[in-house]
Amino acid sequence: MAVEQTLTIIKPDAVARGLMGKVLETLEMEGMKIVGMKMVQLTKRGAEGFYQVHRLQPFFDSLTTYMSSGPVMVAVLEGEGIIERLRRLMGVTDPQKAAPGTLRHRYGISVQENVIHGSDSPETAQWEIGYFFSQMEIHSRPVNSG
Ligand code: IDP
Ligand code: MG
Repeated sequence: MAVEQTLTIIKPDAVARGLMGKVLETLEMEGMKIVGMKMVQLTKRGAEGFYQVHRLQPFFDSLTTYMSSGPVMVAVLEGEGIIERLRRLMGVTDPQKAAPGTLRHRYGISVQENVIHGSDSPETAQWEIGYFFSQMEIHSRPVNSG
């Protein structure tokens, strides 16, 4: 399987509740390599840009207000099949439906305040990484180094 990168965001509800350490520990315990990370607060506009794919959804205004309501931790993860592995570790969008052991099941509050974001495809991942990170901020291993 190919080495991929994905974007994750520890969302405002999780940062506010002091869960950054627990989430990051879980990712690292699963062998997910963090190759870039920073704490930022999105503006409303910035959140709207990031979630533009959802602009026609009824929850768009609420989602972007929430995502700009406080700081988030954004990180780039790298590894074989990392996009799918992260999505599995997160659990489905609604914490009440997420499987036991997933981050959203463990820590999620609601469909909206669901702890963590993860890119859903290689194309989305590249776009989302570029939304937050410059090349200088990504400490990737060289391509094809085995
Ligand atoms: P995902 O994060 O599991 O990929 P998406 O469908 O891409 O879920 O939605 C993006 C984010 O929008 C979700 O993580 C959640 O925070 C929020 N969201 C999705 N569906 C709803 C909803 O029905 N009500 C409120 N917020 C929602
Ligand atoms: Mg999504």
